[in-house]
Amino acid sequence: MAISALQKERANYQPKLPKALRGNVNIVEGKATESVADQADIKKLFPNTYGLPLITFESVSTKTAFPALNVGVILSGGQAPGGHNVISGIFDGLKMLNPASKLYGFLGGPGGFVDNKFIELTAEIIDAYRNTGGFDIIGSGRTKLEETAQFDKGLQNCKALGINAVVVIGGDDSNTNACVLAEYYSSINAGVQVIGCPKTIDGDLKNEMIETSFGFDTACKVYSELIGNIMRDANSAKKYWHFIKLMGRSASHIALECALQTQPNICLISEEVAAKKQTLGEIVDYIADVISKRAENGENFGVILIPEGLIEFIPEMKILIEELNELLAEGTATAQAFSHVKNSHRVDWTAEKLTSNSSVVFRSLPEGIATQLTLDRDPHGNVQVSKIETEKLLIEMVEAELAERKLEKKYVGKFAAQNHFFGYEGRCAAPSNFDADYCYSLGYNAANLIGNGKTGYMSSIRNTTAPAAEWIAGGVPITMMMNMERRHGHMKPVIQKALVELDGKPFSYFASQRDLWAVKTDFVYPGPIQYFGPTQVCDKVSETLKLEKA
Ligand code: FBP
Repeated sequence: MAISALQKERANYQPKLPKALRGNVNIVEGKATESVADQADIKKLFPNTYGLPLITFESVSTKTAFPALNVGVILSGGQAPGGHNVISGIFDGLKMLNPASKLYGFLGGPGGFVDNKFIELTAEIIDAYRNTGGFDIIGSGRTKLEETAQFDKGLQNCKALGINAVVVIGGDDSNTNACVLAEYYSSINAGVQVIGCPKTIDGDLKNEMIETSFGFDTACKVYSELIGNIMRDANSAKKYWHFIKLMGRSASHIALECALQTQPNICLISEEVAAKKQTLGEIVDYIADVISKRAENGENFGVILIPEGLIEFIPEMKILIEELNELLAEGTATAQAFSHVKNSHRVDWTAEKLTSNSSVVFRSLPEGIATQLTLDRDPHGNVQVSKIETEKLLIEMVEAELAERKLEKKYVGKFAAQNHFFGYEGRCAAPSNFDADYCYSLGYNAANLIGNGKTGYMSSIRNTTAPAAEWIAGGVPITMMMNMERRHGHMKPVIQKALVELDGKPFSYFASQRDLWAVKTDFVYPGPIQYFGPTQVCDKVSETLKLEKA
């Protein structure tokens, strides 16, 4: 297989491990834990895995003998840079505990676990994937692991392979399900442990014990490089406004981090839009105000960052989308009827079925966007926000607003826009040093949790703004991160999703600077991720982490 010169060099990179995980590792059990909220409900639902102690590891001189372990690993959900390093960390950690240990990879995500599709991950396979991006070593999938029948089938497969533990590498939902699986296997004494690892570029799986989800660092660095390049082009050509949508299903962490790295003229933050109950019209006015102001200074160019999830945080759009989700839910009579409506009549047909307010909002949208809102739902029945071209919607609406202002002589500039969507460009990039080290440590740590017989834990690496040697390695009971939330009409125990905190340091810093960035051209050009060179460049942590931990 042909590989690039960088890949060749990168294959030799030895990820940095915290001191605590080097050599012989001893487990230290801390205090018993409580869930973040709804303690009585969570305790009742997780009698075997609730209240477990926090765990930290320390390096010791005495060697403990571990039996050979057979472990299965599953990649769940969207790709995130560093997944291959989590797997190589698990592999090396297991071999360190006992060289006869084996690692199996379930293919294509949780579905492979249920359908018994797997490969044994040998040293040769692992070596070819060290420090590379992507999830292609075993593939990922979005099958939800939540039915007892799936758990039982998975258990049969584990038994056949002599698997003692499963590592689920996923986001908040996948780790919630990993916890349910751990509880179930404990309750029936299945003899299979379950450990989670925090993955998602979206950055919304984080809390006191999980400082960041892996992949966020690399993805944001890639997007920031691209944004910086566009900024330099905008500042050179001085003729375009660039509307850039950034991935992130729900939370705006990616947009905020990229704004902190690049200093755009505008960055919308969905959580703020929701908190201030801003309408689409108000957002358009805000953008048009900044564009008009810059035009007065003769600057008819700029860069605007738009979080992917924005549309669902605008109150009137949220209600509209909820009504559409219900109307077009798979298997309903209305969805069936909709499928027979001619394309050209779909917008009218749908508008008639909505409440009067939503109907007005729906009809006010450009036809292309209204149509996108009626397209295929995801496996949970929700509209797929990454497919809604919010950046184009805003361009169209801002253009119309500026035209009106021009007639009223309130706008003196020339408006030409370009749209972009950055998402898939960053999800499989070669992990930054931070993600390469963090992921390898998460995996190595997971192997130690397994070696020590733990289940229902998420691998946790903390103190991540310090050099890797000083990182704190351990485990956090997944039940500790849970609360009860209404999902699809039922109260369910779930890991709390971390949205951007409007009183948090990253947002506060951004809010203190944005008016300056709006009118001045104060762009920052981060350049490409550096893998070799001075540590202050190569091991730089995200601005979000830096501000949160300051
Ligand atoms: P995860 O939550 O599974 O990590 O995926 C996140 C994400 O990259 C979102 O940012 C985006 O909305 C979504 O996946 C896109 O999904 P798909 O890969 O199915 O197109």
